[in-house]
Amino acid sequence: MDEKQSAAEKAVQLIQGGMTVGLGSGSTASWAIRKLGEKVKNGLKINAVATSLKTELLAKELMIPVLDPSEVQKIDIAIDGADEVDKKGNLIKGGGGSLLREKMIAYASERFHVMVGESKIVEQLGNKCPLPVEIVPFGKELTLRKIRALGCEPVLRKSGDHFFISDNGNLVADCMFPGISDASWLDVRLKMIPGVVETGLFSSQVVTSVFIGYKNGDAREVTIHS
Ligand code: A5P
Repeated sequence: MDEKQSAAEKAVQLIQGGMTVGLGSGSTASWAIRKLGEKVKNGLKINAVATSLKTELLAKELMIPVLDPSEVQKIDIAIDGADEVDKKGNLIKGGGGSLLREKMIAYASERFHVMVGESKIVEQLGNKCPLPVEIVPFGKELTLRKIRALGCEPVLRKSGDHFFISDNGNLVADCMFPGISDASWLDVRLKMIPGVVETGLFSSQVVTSVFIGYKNGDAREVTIHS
């Protein structure tokens, strides 16, 4: 079994009738959404909010009711994948370019559960994986210059011959830092740059638990904040 699928299917067991569920984006989240779709088909009553247009389409295809986040009073639980998870539960997300909506939903949710294959667990964030930073297209070179001054080489993400455009109409700069020792400090410094909309750094403070999946089909839950 795919290690992402193992983690996703275990996380979905947390979802109960009556909940409003934040649905993440990416391949791990898709495994979870498919499993949830089966449960909805078998009578589970939930509402969902989606973190990307792709996720919204998939959920609707599976007959999962999707609400606009502005219409919901609270989000009970959010489930999403990640690109890297450190030992404390800090994350890099945004490999799929949905970081802004993912972060809004995760931070607004009562509980946020991360689902990853074991290969995503790292000693230090940013050693292998670039940090995605969403920036507005206006004056992009000015913004990139400021980001560069923080010690990385930002590369604007491409999709074929064009720049990748997020669901919010923005660009994504992939920033390779030589290891991230203080994720909160870096998050604040990046967000102080005019033109930066959001970063893919998610604080362990908002993570309830991490589901780690293994190739043999097992998965275990590591609590970060109960
Ligand atoms: C989407 O923007 C991301 O934050 C994903 O959650 C992350 O890239 C993990 O993706 P996979 O589940 O496809 O590995």
